[in-house]
Amino acid sequence: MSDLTLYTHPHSRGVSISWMLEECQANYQVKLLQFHTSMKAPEYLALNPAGKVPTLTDGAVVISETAAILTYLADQYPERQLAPAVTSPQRGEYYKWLFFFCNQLEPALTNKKHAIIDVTDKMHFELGYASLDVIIQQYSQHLSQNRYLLGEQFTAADIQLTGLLVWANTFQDIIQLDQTLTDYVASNTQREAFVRAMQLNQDYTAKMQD
Ligand SMILES: N[C@@H](CCC(=O)N[C@@H](CS)C(=O)NCC(=O)O)C(=O)O
Repeated sequence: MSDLTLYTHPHSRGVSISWMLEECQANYQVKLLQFHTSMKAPEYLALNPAGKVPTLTDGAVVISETAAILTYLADQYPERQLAPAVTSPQRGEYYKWLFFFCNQLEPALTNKKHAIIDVTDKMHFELGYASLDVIIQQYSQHLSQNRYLLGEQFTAADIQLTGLLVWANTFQDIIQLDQTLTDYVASNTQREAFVRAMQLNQDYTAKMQD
């Protein structure tokens, strides 16, 4: 029996975890944290020394990192089929997309949004990620032939990708979604669990303004 608590903020990567928890039909509590204050308080830093959200606790187990939490929940609720079976060959592709997101898409996107460095071709050789255009093209090309990242199976990897695309799409100067990615996002955000998570997020935002 799980004892889940999500530490989050309504304007954070925690939104993808709310969506995942709703997909899992999990019972969980939510602790809302404010940026700069409760997120940096000693009680929370004891759980997540970076003072960042989301964090999920399952009893005494503490899990930070959005990708780790998504993966953990998919495995805790196998009946929801949000990950391929551990021994199936599709598991390899599933890991590929989860890690591709963390090691390529996120750093390339963050770099572009904050203009951290003007990445030259020579730098890409060592940085470990390709240019954002190349990365986005890889997703688009794959999704033009597959309904989801894992073909016909919707998984935690789709929640991870869709969550970021929804957010990034609000900044037109960083990323422009082509028709394939626009349709992919539109279809995934029609899922009941996503709609419920958005409703919850509105409630959280209202609560934090009280
Ligand atoms: N790598 C972490 C990143 C977490 C992160 O940066 N969260 C942001 C919100 S999306 C945050 O808590 N920022 C507040 C701060 O750093 O003070 C993850 O994937 O969960």
